[in-house]
Amino acid sequence: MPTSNLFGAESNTFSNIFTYMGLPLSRELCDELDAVVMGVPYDLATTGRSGTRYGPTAIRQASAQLRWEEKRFPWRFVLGDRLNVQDYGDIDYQEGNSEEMLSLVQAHAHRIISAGKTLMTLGGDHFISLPLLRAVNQTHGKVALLHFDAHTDTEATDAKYNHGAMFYHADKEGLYDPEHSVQVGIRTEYDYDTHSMTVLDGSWVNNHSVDQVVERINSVIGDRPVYLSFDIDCLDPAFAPGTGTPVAGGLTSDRALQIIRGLGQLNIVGMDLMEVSPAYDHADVTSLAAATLVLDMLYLLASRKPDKA
Ligand SMILES: [Mn+2]
Repeated sequence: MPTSNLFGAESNTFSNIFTYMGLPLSRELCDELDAVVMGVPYDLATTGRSGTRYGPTAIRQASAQLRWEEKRFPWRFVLGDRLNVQDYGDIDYQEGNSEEMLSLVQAHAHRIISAGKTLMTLGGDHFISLPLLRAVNQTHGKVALLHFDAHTDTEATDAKYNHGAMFYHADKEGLYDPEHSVQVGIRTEYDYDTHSMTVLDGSWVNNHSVDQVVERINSVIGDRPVYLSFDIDCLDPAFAPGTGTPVAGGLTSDRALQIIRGLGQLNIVGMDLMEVSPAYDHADVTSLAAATLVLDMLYLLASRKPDKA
């Protein structure tokens, strides 16, 4: 597979093209490859402020600030010693053609997942999780969902393209099992009659220890295959202002990172990081938080694997 110069941090953080963490850019899925980072610059399902089409690029550029650390704190290994990752680039759909985006994302995701690679997708608005879950379902069947967000995204609407409704549609399509799914950080209203996921709301998460939060997540999900979907607006606007629908009362970036690092018992089969909207950001606060969360999610995957000989 293409070799990477990044986890040895051989190049500086402000030069060259900006793939995620300076990873090799390739769509070849060779045997040694473990995980793939893919961008989807789509924001046509946004209900409020748009602009997340610039999210993948901003996250990749912010990730350059994380490249120099060989053994990222607090992990005690080099990511590249356990996990081969590459950047797949962005899914290039025709502007305005949401149907094409849906079919392309599902097709590329299916190609990656069915080859046994773990997919980490950078959004884009959260609607993209729908074709991603369809692709996950093709290989893994009905999965558990672990969803970090200020919003449940389960609005019961027939509107086809809506980044606040894709988990309603995904449930109707039978893509995930709500009885074994958990939402973390919720602090907006939802329809209790049509909603059966376990909700650890923003206040509850902030008033309990990280260990207690992780314990609740583990007890609901167990060892089922789980898809991890992270809307950056799970974080408080103080830590992630650059997003379309910010809601006060969220998690700190530290708390979210600690929860992610605590998920080593889960059988994660796919992940995404959505809703970074750089036009509303300041000093790359949001992009950097997103790039760091993505890196800790990759470390989490790697933590379940032994060092390569
Ligand atoms: Mn949200």
